[in-house]
Amino acid sequence: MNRRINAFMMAMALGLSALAPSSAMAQAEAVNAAAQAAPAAPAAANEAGNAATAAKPAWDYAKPVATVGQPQPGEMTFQEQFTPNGHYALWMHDNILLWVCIIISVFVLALLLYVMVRFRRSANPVPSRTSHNTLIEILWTVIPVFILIGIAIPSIDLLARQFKPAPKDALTVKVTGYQWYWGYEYPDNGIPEFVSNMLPPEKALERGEPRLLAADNRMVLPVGVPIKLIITGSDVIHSFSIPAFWVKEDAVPGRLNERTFTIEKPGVYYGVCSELCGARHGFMPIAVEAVSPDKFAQWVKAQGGKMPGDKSAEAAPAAASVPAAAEPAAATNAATPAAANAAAPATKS
Ligand SMILES: [Cu+2]
Repeated sequence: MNRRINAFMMAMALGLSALAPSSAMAQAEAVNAAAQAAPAAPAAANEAGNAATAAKPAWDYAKPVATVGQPQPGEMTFQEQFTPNGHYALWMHDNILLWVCIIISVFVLALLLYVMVRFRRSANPVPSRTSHNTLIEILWTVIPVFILIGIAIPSIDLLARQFKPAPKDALTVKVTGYQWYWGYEYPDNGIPEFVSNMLPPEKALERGEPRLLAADNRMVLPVGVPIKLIITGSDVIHSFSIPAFWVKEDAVPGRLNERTFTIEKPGVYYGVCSELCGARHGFMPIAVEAVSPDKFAQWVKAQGGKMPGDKSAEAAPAAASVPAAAEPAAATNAATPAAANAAAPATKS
């Protein structure tokens, strides 16, 4: 018995030490070192991108709000939600699932304590030989069935809402996961894929952004407009995830996954790749800037794209319709991720 307890304590200690920040940091550093030993192609491409972005029309990224769209120090639960599905899912978690967990855990713990005290050997030398009790057996079958039905109804409703096909007027963005950065393409707006790399931590802090979450090029999206993300991977499985939108969808090579949501409030929202995808898995953040539809149209113009239904833009070639046509807009037509990166949108530095 003692040995078993010792083994259990050892296992606990090992588990705790794995969770300790120092060892987690050591692990992160090891990953970092491994990644630096690996070919630094994306980083090099990124630098080329930074050089090229200087010539692009200015678009000032918004400053993030520390309490919105990013994790908080000491936070225990989910981030505040900014999509209708997010509110619904968080409501379900807080008001149904959490209470089911708490009530069942407390009930089972109370039963165990009661049995341990009431039927202990000293007080109960001759054990009962009862082996059946029809009433209890019916209860412990029927009550869990009702609990499961109670969970299933809102769960299935949430699933149906999350996978409801996007309306016709939805804005489509194609998201591609690469080892180890993201590519964003706006087919409705004629914006070819551009690449989003992690900002170096010092640069992120300089800009007032959270380290390891800030990206050089953000995915800019309008608020109040249904967004349809088409998500895929180019090399291995990644996972596109933004906690404040209740969005997490695998990016699988050779497969197009779809996710629809509507953002309620302008702001900067961060996420991370959520599928172990290799050495720099922890260093491919997602940064979304949600803006008003008017500002979104400005951003689209600044990228050399056009809004759907914008006749003047359709009549003239895209590059000519941009006021700052003198800048090398042709570069944005690059098709490969690396080249697209070189033509990536301007960043505030
Ligand atoms: Cu990844």
